[in-house]
Amino acid sequence: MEEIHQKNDEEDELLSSLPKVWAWGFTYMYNYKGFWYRPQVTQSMVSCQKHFEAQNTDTIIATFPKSGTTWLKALSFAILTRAQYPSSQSPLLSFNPHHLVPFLEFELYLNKPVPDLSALPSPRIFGTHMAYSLLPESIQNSTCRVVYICRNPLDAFVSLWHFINKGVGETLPLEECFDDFCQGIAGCGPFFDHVLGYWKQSLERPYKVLFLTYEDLKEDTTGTHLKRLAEFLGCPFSLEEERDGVIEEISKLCSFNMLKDMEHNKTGNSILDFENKTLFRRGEVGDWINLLTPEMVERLTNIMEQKLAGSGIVFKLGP
Ligand code: PAP
Repeated sequence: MEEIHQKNDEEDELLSSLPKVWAWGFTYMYNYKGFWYRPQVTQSMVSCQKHFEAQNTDTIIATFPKSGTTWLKALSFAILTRAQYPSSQSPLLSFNPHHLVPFLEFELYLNKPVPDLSALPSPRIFGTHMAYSLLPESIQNSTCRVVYICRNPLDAFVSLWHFINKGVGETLPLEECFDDFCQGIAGCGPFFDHVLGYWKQSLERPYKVLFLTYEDLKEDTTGTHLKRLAEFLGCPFSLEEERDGVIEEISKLCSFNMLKDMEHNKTGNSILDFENKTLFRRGEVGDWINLLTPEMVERLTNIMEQKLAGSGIVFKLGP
């Protein structure tokens, strides 16, 4: 099955200049400056790089797909807007996190080279799956903050495979998709280059990039990582807020079960044509055990050890 995508001349020219591969059994992916993208996103990324003007007060939520984007968008939104909206009146109770924190390349710049961003509420919070090296210069050079979350590659792959199956409405060939992922071919991949790009920046410029993992957030029963996030975002929790249980309230409001069961997250679409409900599947660490064979696990963990050797990143693979 091939995707039908209407292209304009500029996009045609861009795509025809890029290496492409048939990937995951259903689409062409194009290699733009070292990273793989589906056709419609390649052009919107270029428009975003050209035209997006970051403000110093912006927050950018950056992720590799299926690594905790929806969760981190919800948490960052709740933390940054808590003075306006206590948890009981949060817009998260009525809107999907992707609606409140729009994607740059998957929404705002998709088919719209210069969108009007003037009506966006302040503080502006955006999402992106772009690699660090591909972020618009104004994001890299302003004092806006970037929060990155990633997830162990086994769970990231499994979550992505299930998600894309839902999107295309068929079961994609697991071995072929896995083989592509291991070779770095996945939307916004290579996975390890994506992770290492942000990791490096978080070490060099810790005030600019905060690096979180899905597994650490899952274990965060004491709110340590939420406090880190709030401090990084420039709005630390006060002692009074801690005493009043504000951290626990935000954590609960954004939890998997809470978001999954909200009516608006069971219906409607937020990103491209994906249904909101497909954003909430299992929400666990170690679900790869239910899909991958021991040989697949060995192959990907070997690649992981090789790629991350010496970096200091250690992913937790199980609960
Ligand atoms: P996206 O890149 O398409 O935005 P993203 O939100 O990053 O997706 O990832 C979805 C994964 O996060 C799903 O994982 P699973 O397939 O292994 O289940 C989804 O269930 C999980 N998820 C969504 N919301 C939460 C949450 N509040 N807490 C924990 N996990 C969550």
